[in-house]
Amino acid sequence: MKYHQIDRDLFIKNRKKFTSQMKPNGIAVFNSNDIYPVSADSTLPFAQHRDIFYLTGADQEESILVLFPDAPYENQREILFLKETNDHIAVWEGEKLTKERAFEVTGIKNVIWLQDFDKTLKELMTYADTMYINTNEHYRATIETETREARFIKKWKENYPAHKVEKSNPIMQRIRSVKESEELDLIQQACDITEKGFRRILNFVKPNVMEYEIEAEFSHEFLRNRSKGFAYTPIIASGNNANVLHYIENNQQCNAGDLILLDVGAEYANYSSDMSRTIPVSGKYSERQAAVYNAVLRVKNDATKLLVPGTLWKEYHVEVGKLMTSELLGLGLLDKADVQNENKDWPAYKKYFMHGTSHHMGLDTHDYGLLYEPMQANMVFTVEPGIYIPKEGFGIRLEDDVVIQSKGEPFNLMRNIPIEIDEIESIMNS
Ligand SMILES: [Mn+2]
Repeated sequence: MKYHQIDRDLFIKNRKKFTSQMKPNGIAVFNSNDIYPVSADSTLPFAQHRDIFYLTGADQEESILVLFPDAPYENQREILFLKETNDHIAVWEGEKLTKERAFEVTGIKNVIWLQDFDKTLKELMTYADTMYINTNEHYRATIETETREARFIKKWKENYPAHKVEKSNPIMQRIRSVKESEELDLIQQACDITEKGFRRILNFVKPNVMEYEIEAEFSHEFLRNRSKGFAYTPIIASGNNANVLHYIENNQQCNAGDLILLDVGAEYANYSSDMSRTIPVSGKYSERQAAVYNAVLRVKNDATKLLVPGTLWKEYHVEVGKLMTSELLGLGLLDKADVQNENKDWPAYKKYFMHGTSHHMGLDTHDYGLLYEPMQANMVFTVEPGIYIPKEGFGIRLEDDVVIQSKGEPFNLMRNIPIEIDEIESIMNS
């Protein structure tokens, strides 16, 4: 791992939060992700499933966590199964977690090699009444491959048809959405690495630079700061490319006078950051670009103030829609008739701002969170309004990551990343 070891107290607390919401005599199992094949013997880099990472800190393939708080014997209440390692295996496959090291990282005392998993589970199942299966219920997920978790669930349910079944996912969604202070520190570190990347490219961008050269500068800065790289596929979209919302080609030249929309964030220790900035290729915004930019910035700042405990995600989006509508009227992009005649299901402002304003952020960039429950302190949200105007050849999005506070305005994890026009222009021209 490139990141500094995380205090295992975090994972101990996280497991407690999960088990305290389990029904009596329930047993929960969490699997790692597969290592995904490409072809021949090549694979994609390993990315740990965020749930087992959240509960253990074990950042290794084929690890399995079993939680059984009512198990009759104390050493059965939490067990971590790991792929066997020893000095010989270490030479061939590189360093893997030993039992001692696994305890240091996770705080789990009972670590068992994977080959004893089936046998151990069989015994535990004779004591348990309810199995907690970990399905993926994320509101944006579309999964076409069968994950390691899904394969396990199939086999588990088939082998133990007399057990009741409960879902782990709603518990995980709820507990993962409210962050511990250790997690906020890790997300702050990811944001700080993103800031370094952004400051680097402010000094790098000039007319005729290629979008992928900007991507490379970010990548360079991320990797030298202990990040594995981008938290999600970066968008480096100059000119009209900004109006393709999921533009990830990043292969065009940046022309003088155009804007570049950057939606880029570093990961750190599997935690995301998610930033958007829009900067001028030539180091100066035109009058029109600046007017639209400041409208987006005002919406961002006013929307942020609405992120307080008790706010409902759906109602928040209605309020942000009103803020945006008034800015679009001010810019002359909408007129009064457009608003009076608007379709309530697709309001007029959506012509220029067609995506959501905020999502939970954390271990996943679009993180867990039950959107129908009111917002709470220590939830982390993005705030990312945009105005996209294909006929004027540019689109602007500005995005910060903020933490909801128990009182007052949210805390901005990206407070040090330049966003005011004056600051961006002065750095670009220094
Ligand atoms: Mn985002």
